[in-house]
Amino acid sequence: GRYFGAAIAAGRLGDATYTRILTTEFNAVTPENEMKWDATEPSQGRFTYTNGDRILNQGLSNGSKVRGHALLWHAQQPGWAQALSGTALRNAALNHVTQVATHYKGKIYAWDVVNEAFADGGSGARRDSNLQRTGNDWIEAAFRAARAADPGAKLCYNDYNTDGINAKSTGIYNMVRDFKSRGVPIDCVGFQSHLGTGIDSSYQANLQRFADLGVDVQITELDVEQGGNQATIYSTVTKACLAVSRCTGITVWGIRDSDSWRTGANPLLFDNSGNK
Ligand code: G2I
Repeated sequence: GRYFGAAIAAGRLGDATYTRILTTEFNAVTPENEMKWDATEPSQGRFTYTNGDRILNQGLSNGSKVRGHALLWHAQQPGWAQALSGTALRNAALNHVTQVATHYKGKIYAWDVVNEAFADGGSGARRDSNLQRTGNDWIEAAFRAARAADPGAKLCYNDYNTDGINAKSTGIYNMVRDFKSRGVPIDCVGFQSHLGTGIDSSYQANLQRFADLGVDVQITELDVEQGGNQATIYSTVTKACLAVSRCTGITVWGIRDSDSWRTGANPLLFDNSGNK
């Protein structure tokens, strides 16, 4: 069956309402921040897994899947990495992938190996970033390093504003098709689905076209702005995943509205008191 997950924060695990909802309603977890580069390698070569391990152990002890998020991203890089470029950055980034994926080897259901590497708007091109400037092959190098470190984890590319057939999602589609044709190890594509008051009519067709390339698809960071058919949009997303056989699960980006990064949007499934 499909999993239903929540992004969680280590700092909230002492909140009894929060953990009650988590353990009764969900069977997958994603660390909201604790496995990111700034959190896991705050100085170069010195790895800290305390908070990431808290999320992992919360998930595993509850029999849940754990989605790892995220090995490489242009945001939330430690300062030392932001200051690097060229070969030094390339080597540091691949070492980061290898070290973190090795630490969690055998425990992670799916890794977001690369997060948000494509540009918004109509170009369908890569986003400019320090990582992109190391060479266009940085993404496939990251996937190969992740596969070598943890052959059992599904390896995902994850992005936002890809929740329909558009220039950005088509750019990613073309990358995935190329990776599959050349044997670059990629198993899944994550659709964040940070949604506003509408949903693209091609939402399901977009999931299906990726699935038809031979990868799993996952809804990875779902939240929906209140005030415009919120319940209908949640329903549409859920039905789309259920209708695509390779859609393996849905994750919401937080539990209560008060846990959300979208302050004031009330975008989650539980209110501030923990009521559905
Ligand atoms: O921005 C929403 C999400 C978009 N996709 C990738 C996700 O990784 C991203 O998550 C958010 C977290 O929900 C926020 O919690 O990523 C933000 C950073 O880009 C996170 O915010 C950061 C704050 O910016 C920091 O000031 C804070 O120290 O959270 C940190 C930990 O609370």
